[in-house]
Amino acid sequence: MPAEGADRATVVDPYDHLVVDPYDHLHDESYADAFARGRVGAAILVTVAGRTVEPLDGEWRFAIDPHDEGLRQTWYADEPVPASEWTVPRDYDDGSWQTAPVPSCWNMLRPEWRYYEGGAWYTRTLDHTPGEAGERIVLHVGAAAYEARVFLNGTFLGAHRGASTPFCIELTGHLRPGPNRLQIQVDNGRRGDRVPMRHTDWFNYGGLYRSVALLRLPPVFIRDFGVALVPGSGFRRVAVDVALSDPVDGTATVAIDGLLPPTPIPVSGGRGRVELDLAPELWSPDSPRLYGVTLRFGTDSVADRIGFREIAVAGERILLNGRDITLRGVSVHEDDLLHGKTSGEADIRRRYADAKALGCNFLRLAHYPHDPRAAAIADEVGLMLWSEIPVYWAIDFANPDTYEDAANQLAELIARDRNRAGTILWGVGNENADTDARLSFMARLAALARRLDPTRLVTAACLIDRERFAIADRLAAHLDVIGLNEYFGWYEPSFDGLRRLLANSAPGKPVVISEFGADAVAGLRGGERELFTEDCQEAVYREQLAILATASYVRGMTPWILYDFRTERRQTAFQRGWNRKGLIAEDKTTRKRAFAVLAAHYRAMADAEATPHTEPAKSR
Ligand code: GCB
Repeated sequence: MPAEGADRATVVDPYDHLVVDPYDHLHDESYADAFARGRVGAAILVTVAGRTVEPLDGEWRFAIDPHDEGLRQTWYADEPVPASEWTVPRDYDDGSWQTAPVPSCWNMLRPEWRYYEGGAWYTRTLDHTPGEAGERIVLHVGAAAYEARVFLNGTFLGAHRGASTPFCIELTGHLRPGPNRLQIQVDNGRRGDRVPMRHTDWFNYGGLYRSVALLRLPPVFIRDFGVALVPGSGFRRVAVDVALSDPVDGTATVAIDGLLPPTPIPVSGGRGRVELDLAPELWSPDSPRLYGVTLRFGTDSVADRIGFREIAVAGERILLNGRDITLRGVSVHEDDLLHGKTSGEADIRRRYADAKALGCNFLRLAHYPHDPRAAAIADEVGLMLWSEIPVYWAIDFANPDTYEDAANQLAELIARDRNRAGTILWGVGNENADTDARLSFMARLAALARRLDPTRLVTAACLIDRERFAIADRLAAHLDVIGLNEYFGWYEPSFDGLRRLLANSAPGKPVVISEFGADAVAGLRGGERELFTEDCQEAVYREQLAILATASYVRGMTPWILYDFRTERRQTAFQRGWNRKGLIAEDKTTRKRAFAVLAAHYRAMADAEATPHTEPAKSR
């Protein structure tokens, strides 16, 4: 223990006014309690659309902290002092740390960090020049996997849960002129009560793996806005809503290039909504028309490129702009040989070029919200998306705190991407056993998605009901589109079950086969039932595609998966830490034989749809 009067600061917790002594927590486990308060979420997320941001990307000082010493010993409170001036020993000296680039996954930086799971500290100096009176400054973190705690000049400002959605923390009033010390503690520990829980089939990347930036904003600013066709209006009405940072009254304006001159939106209590008679050219994959949209309030303005489209279901059909569509898709993870979960624009464009080479008009972004550029570029190149939150496998469905985490991630995803025309489906979960607790949890999520966003459909990747051998998940009643994962031909060698299942089912709603597939090591050849060969994967695709084409309610599919991806739980000689179900190997270049099979099938489907008076390929 330090001597009386040692040079350690005593820290006042801003939320509790509790006095924390740095050595209090060496011998107890309550050290993290104070940081569970002050959690931020969707309610204070600020749109970055069209804003000039001050990037905080680049090298940050970095240290892993597996024992949470930084929280226990209040490292954040220690002013950096040269070692020559210490009067007591320290365990913390960020000036001497290694550095890590933001954005990145720490796992990809050094071999000794490859499998690291736990806490880590990012520290950097923020030089602040005060702007105009009343200016507000907001920190925007693109993503921190999984949990983050933010400190400025030794003060805890807030925490966030959820690995793949953005969050904001206001720094106004805490910044001082000149250098400031910004610290973000990030923890990628897997926990049973979180979303996802401990067990997933993807690699547990950690870190500040999407951009971090500062927003300089006026005293009252635009926090959120939405511009979309009113469902059921015959494509002739556009709704514009705006939410401000504060509950003030006034007038915002909206302008749409080539469609609408600046038009007032009355704002009361910080919120405004107008419906306008407008008939924009519609967005579709064949014609991905986007309009420049600008909203202003006072001196603040935001801008975006937005497409207008209507997505709906009618019985077992899916309608885009009132016309039948079938979703020719593929699933994809965010994963890269060199960069892990950090996606650059070039990587996203390559993903989409490969999907288009397959003949896709649709992708399932599995199993968590992807980089926001994924949705923006899909709008631009004409691809429809299924975007989902990681309510994956057996999460703690009976735990209200787990629900709060899932609901917040869903709300953050919707706030972030609700102006993206290509995003047509919100996925509220993947392969969750049909228990009462799960039904209540996910039905609430589906209702939340609809309440927050009436312009999209709600789905989930369901399991087969093995007792009735049918599509009979009770959650289906709460979904617009039923996703179904099935692995006939792979985990279950025979395809008879698939035929039986399809014949037994009368879902009354459109079904998208959200996963099927088989592992194949690129270049490995063999017989059709020789597992892990390209020939076996190819045979699985041929049989699956032939059988699925017989079910008229199957209105789309997203086979598993575009690229091989890392996952620690796969350790055979064929896998060595990789899921090998990619149609393309992890180099993102080497196409396996099944790629051509799916491409030919999608080409036939597209041709059949384009030819009038013929049945779609899938129902022939
Ligand atoms: C699934 C999961 C997916 C896995 C896949 C597999 O059903 O939804 O996350 O990676 O199967 O390869 O087994």
